[in-house]
Amino acid sequence: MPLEQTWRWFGPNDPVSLQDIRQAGATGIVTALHHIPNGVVWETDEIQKRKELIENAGLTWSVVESVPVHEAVKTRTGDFEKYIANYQQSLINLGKCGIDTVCYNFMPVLDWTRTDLNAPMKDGSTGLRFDATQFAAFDLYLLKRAAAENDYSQEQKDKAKSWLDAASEEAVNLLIRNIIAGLPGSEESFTIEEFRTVLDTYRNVGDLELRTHLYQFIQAIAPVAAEAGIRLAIHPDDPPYPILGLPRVVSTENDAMLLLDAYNNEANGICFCTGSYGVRADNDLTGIVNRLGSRIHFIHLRATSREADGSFYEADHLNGDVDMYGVMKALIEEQKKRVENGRTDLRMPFRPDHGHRMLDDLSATKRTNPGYTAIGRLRGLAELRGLEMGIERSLRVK
Ligand code: DNO
Repeated sequence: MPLEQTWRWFGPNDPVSLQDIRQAGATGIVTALHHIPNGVVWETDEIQKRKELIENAGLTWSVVESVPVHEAVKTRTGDFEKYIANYQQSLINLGKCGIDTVCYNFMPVLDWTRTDLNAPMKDGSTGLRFDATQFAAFDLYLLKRAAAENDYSQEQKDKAKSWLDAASEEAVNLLIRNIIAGLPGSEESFTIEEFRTVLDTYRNVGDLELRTHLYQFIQAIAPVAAEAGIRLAIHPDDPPYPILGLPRVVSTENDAMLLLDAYNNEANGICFCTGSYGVRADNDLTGIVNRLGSRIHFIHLRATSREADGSFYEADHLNGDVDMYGVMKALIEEQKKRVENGRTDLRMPFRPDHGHRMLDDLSATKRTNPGYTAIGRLRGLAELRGLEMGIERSLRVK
């Protein structure tokens, strides 16, 4: 049984249509009800409506990415109990509609973070980049976070200052926007003043507190998910380390293991994102699949290229620091194991995560979502599908 080829679709306003996705050869859709505010229950009629839209196009709703977790749950303040109850209800409703895989993340305040959404690649396409110097410039001199001083070396501070001194007003505004205005899929967007206020809500939430809150959250929702026939998949932190003085607790294999152990049930699983975990050289990606494979419910395949100063950019799917061959082989083996072990939840959905802006997606008049272009992902999916087929066939020959 092959892995399931899926594609993220942001709903009816996505410039990439369901028909386009069919032509890309994906069969499963990854989407969310982005119009429902964070923390509000997803009602069955809304879920059903979206499901029909997808099915009428000849596709299936494979994964929900994501049911977002309200900030109050992460800080365990205010109405957090109500938000947990709402989350449980959304899972029950999704289960009733036959949806069985739900992705979420537990990153404080910001979802995924980049500094540059149009970084030039050698071949003339553009891609997403996280530049450590620009990020430090934002933190130290634009956001002016009080404790930021302690988080950077003198050399980093000097480099950040030089970048800022040379940057145009336009470049500075763009940097701020890229970091806090919300990338596709992040459900929140801030001005710099709002951002300072939200950061302050974490003043008493460090690494230990955030971990505890995550484990309490999973202990509350995973039993409900299990009962509703849903497999949960936590997306790792992107980038996979603390930023802006905020803790990050799903960045390494050990973090993932601690979470899986906090509620030891199939329903409590992970989203294996090679692009996020892969930013850390100390994450052994193939090893993670070998060791945690049975709890991987959703897969994002993409490669990042690391640079010496902590910067990274999104490379072609098969070309970055990720050993995509090794990862794919391990995933195929896990898929086979599931069949051999007689598991009923056989489906292993993967999506080509992000893609470059290339060909006519580069046109200034064409609307594209950063990272979520049609053509770049089409290339990624085609390469990954070929890789899978090649490995699968060669395993059969032996
Ligand atoms: C970025 C995505 C993230 C991810 C969420 C999952 O491209 O991988 O937006 O969907 O963090 O909850």
